Amino acid sequence: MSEDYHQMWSDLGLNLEAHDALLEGLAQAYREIFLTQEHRPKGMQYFDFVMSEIHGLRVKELLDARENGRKVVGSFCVFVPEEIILAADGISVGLCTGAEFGFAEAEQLLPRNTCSLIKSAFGFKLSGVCPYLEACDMVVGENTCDGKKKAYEMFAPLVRNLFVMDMPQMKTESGRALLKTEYERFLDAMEKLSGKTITSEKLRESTDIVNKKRRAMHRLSKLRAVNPTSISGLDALLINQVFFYDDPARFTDSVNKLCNELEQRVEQKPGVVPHTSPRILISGCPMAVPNWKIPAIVQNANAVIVGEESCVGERGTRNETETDGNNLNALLDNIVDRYFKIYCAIFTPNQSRLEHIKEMVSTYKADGVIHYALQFCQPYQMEAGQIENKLESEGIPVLRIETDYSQEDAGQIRTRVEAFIERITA
Ligand code: BJ8
Repeated sequence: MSEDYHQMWSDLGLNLEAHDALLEGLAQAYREIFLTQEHRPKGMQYFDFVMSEIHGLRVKELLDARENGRKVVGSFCVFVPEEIILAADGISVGLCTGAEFGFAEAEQLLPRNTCSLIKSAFGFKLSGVCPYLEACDMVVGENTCDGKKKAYEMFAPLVRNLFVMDMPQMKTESGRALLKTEYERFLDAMEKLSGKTITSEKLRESTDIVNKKRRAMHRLSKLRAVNPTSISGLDALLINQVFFYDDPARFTDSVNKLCNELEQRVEQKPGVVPHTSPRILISGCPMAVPNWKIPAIVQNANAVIVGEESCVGERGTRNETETDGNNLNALLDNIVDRYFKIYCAIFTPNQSRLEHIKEMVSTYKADGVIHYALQFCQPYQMEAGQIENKLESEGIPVLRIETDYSQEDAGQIRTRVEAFIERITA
């Protein structure tokens, strides 16, 4: 890190000892998993820098922005529209929930059979190690799965200002109407929080900023479709993870610069791995920083991940928000239309997810799909069986993995992944 940020972390009320331990573990894992990769594009240096300053410079930027009157809004789900946050001059940060930290404290409040993602959110708060959470003026929860919905009841007294949005469970007209009502309520809450009026001009501008960020990700995805692939799955996942908390314009610029470099690589060949490397699509629960377990295992087995059907991936970034419409209501409708297409497993039925997985397999020329579900995540575990049956019946090999954030099952998963790769290359 470029500076000593201990005073800033102390002012935020972090537990310095626990936080130092977290950062040390994170830095070591990053060195071992990311920095040992070969043939990395130069453009990844920016993302290495972002990661090295994950709790430093970016947090300082957020605090400086707060000093200047901007509000910081944290969230746990891709259903929280960044367009609305930015239109109120707020800053959106995705709160990472990808590490097994503070689970003992979390289990004092939550049942042990809660998914790691939810436990991680509580663990970070209860052990005082997340500067992002402490820098938030508002945290947004959403009634997606039952686990999150009930957990927010216990989260409310722990954080400064929790706003919970209700969520539809079906893609019906009344489901869409509910999402619109909730986004209107969120827009009002953002205006109150910021003291600023969201005009149609501001909403159009903010939509444009978020669309540019998505467009850069679409460009990156397209490049990953080329064989041999020019970027590793781990690096692409990292970019998808940084998507949630970097400054949007700077992020967009950095991804576009990286894509310029990748385009040259695509022309010149060879890629980051040989063109014979098995190509894998990951599908399932989101992988927040620093959840790199499965991708690292896949990569060490000499396969390459070419796409993520995940909220930290294409489920979260696909589809732009339309910017036509000359009043606030029309622009808000565009936002509702875009987000209503997200096919999280909390929806029933959820056929679009299967269709998109198949589309991704074909676009990215994947040889097989690894379905990743967290233990105790009923929505994704329940869908896993249906997805496996359908894909296998169409000749697409699938490996189902259920895991958590511990490393205890890493050896067993490695064996299964290696056997799967043997199967698809036979
Ligand atoms: S839109 S996937 S980000 S809810 S892993 S907490 S589902 S029990 S994360 Fe998600 Fe929004 Fe849906 Fe995406 Fe529950 Fe499952 Fe845990 Fe999960």
